[in-house]
Amino acid sequence: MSLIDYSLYLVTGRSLLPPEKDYYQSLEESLQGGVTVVQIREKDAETAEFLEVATKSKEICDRYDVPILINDRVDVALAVGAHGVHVGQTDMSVALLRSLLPKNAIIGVSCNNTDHVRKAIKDGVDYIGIGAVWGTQTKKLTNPLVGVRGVSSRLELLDGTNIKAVAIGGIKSTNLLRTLHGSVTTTNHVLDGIAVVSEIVASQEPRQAAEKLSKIFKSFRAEPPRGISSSEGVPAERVIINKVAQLMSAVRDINPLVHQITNIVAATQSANITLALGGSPIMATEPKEMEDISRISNALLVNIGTMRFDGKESMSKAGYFANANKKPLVFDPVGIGASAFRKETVKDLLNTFQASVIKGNAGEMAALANSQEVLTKGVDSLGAGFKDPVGFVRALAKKERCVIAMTGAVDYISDGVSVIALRNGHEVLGKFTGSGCIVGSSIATYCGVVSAQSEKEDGKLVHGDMLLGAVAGILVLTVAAELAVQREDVKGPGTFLPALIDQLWSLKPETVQSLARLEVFS
Ligand code: 3NM
Ligand code: MG
Repeated sequence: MSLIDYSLYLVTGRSLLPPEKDYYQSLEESLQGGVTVVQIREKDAETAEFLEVATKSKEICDRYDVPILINDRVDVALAVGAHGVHVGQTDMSVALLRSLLPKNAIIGVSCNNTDHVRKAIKDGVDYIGIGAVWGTQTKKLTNPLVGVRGVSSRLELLDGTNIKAVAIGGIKSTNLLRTLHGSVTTTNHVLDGIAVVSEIVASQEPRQAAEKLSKIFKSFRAEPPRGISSSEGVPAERVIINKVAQLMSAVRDINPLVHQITNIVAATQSANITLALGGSPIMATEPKEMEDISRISNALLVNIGTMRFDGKESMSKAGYFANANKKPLVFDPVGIGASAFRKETVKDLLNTFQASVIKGNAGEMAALANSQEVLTKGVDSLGAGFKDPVGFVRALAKKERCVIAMTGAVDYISDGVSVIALRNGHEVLGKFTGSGCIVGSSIATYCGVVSAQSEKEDGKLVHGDMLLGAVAGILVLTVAAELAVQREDVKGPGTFLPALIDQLWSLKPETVQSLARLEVFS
């Protein structure tokens, strides 16, 4: 019985049933909806009642050929002939359980921290439940939340073992994709399943609730980043430049709607840059409208430049809906190294949403990666940068499972496979405020058009080509900057910005093709 399908793991919770909903009816409907394994969890029942519930539940599960596990009580498991037992950290030891249960019984254990996982491996469990990932009302939690990003560090400890893993705690159809995507490790280890209580049990229609979760789980696969390579004799550099040229025209045809939550310093110029590229900006910040805006927009930019504590709600919500609606999300953790508040905020936000692209200067990227190699002053990067920027951005992209765009004199962009270095631009870009922020807007605009196009092609996830969106966003802006500084009417930073907007407005794809200076590291 080691071949349990853990993908949709139902933990029962009779107290959460909607009024008038019969427990056994609910269980059967959830099995019809695709639940693959059931754990009977009875925290308040007396032994006789637990036995009755377990016996009847097993009869139902047997009809659907779905294995049943018992929470905590080895005697109940033995009495009803369950497939195994699930225990917590303060329950009976795995060694004792093994000695009491039949040889092939399944033993699972709840793990919150990495020590729990290491112990579970040593104890030789069959699977672990990692939680609680999200907040939950179902169980009183005594440990800190793991968070989506915490799941991967626990999961990768299982590399090289046959131990399976499910995540648990507050998992809903609305955050499932984020949970799965965000918890993949750098070794491409993915969760074997997700365990839920309330999302199914508290539903009036547990069958539909289970179907929804099951469908999302199946649609997810750890799609490895593809990188960019030469194609039919055309070098990778040319492939990219040609695709950027196509995107420039596509933005002007499609006018993607780009939702931007940005800072008070850069908001106006960000909106103007988006318009000049051919997109449509919408600068909404009210938490109550994030769901509606997400539905109609093609991409989201989140920039924490001047955020206050009360700004987090709109950013979290917007990010959450962007993920749920599969819209690209460009994240700009401005000045992340400048204060503890910013660092904490970035951590919280990245636990709430999966970014498609994270953009920043070398100092910000170093702070994100917990590296001391490059330091910052306020929102600016100090010093010469990384010794090996190519290796650094590739590793960070792999770790964050998104595209990393590190801006500077040379811009480095990676999806974890390819790294593209862009050498266009002019130092005047560093001489007016919000120059980095408009790069984020430009990237979001091109990611929006990539997404709008791929949505038309199929209905699939949109992370792959965000590499191209990031490259286009930076390349177009830096080429336009080079042209703007050459104009006679540009005397300095003050006259530069309007000139840049005009250049972007009239920039021809062929001009970008001929002026682009980029290098691809495959
Ligand atoms: N165990 P819901 S969280 C039973 O962290 C349980 O080990 C958890 O319920 C853990 O899906 C949890 O309704 C409750 O949030 C999960
Ligand atoms: Mg227990």
